[in-house]
Formats: sequence, structure tokens, C-alpha cells
Amino acid sequence: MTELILALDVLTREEALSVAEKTAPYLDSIKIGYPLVLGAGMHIVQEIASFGLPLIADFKVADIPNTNRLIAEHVFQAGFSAIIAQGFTGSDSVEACVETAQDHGGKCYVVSEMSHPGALEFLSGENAVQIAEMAIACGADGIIAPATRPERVRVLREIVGDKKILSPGVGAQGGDASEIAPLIDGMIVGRSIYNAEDPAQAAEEYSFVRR
Ligand code: OMP
Repeated sequence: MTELILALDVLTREEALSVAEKTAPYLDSIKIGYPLVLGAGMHIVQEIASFGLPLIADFKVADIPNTNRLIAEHVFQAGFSAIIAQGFTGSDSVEACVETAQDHGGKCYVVSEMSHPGALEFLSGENAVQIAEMAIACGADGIIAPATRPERVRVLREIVGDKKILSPGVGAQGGDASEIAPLIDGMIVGRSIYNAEDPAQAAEEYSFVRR
């Protein structure tokens, strides 16, 4: 089974609550990041939590270990159950997020290779493999890998084994849900659901991956 994760990148409280309420029955978790928190404030996290789904904090934390720890503390105190960190900062920075997640009974996922075309300039190939190896060595619960490049997900699966792979990039970024779903543990979908005329119907359609 592949989990369906909504990337709730809308900008207002009203839109966030509306989309979350309509789509929650078809989802396994909701990912919240800068667009919504900067638009609606951090208290939106508690409101979205009321729909009963685990919340993933996508702040792609990418700083020195002390700052990463401070950010991660805020994240788990706000009610998130997982955090996404960048891996290119190195093992000490990643460990700070992993340790803070563990202190709160939460999870930490590390971005290994991003889904957009520009990722190929610096963040792919051998670098991505090394980041995935380091993330697993640091005790991360899994990695973020691109649904836009299934062949890379296959390579990274060899590295991470049964740790989780969460993949964004289907729909709006061109990735194919049917192709990527069997390779991953969680499929992250944003615009193709929240911008759909009927977000509930769109979420239901993507929820075939959960079967
Ligand atoms: P859509 O392209 O609208 O489906 O949204 C994808 C979501 O996944 C957004 O929240 C992105 O910020 C996020 N994302 C990527 O698109 N690519 C990545 O490589 C990593 C992420 C992420 O960490 O979630």
C-alpha cells in the first residue's frame, strides 16, 4: 500500500480548512509548509490537526545543527508528527532533526533528490545517493525522492531498503501516479488536488494508490 499525502500549499486559513475537510477521507496525512504557515500563521497547524490525520512539516530544514534543533522543537511542539530536512547540509545537521524528532516520538524524512528540473544541476546522481546513505546512517525514517524520475527512485530504493520513500512530483510536475506508486511508500500530491474543480473527487481518484 502506498500512502496518499496532500501537500496543502494553499495560502489562506479558509482555503486550507475547506480543502482539508473535503479531502481528509481519502488521505493518509497532510503536508504543510511555508506557503500555508506564512499565509495563515502557525496556529493553522492545530486547526488542520482537528481532521485527525498526521501532519508532516515541510520546512526543508537546512541550517547548522543548533538552528535545525530549534526549528524542529517548534515543529513538534506545534503538533506535527514528522519533519522534512534537507540532506545537503551534512550529517550533523540531519542528526539534529532526527534526534529532535525521536525525542518527540516523531519522524524525520531527508530530501535526497528533488523533483524539479533544476535539481539535476547539483542535487542528483552520486550526490543524491550519498545523501540517502547518510540519511539512513543518521537514523532518518526515510527519504524524499522524485516521482518525476522513477529510474532514480529505483536506484535510491537500493540504498534505503525498507525505510520509507515519499515522492512528490506527480500531476502538476509531470510524474505518473500509476508508474511511481508501486516504487514508493507515500505519494505527495499538491496542485492536482487542491486546484482541482472538485478536490474531494481528485483526492479520491489519487487514492487508488492506497489499495
Ligand atoms: P505539487 O507539485 O503541487 O503536487 O506539490 C508538490 C509538493 O511537494 C510541494 O509542497 C513541494 O514543495 C514538495 N516537494 C517537491 O515538489 N519536490 C521535492 O523534491 C520535494 C518536495 C517536498 O519535500 O515535499
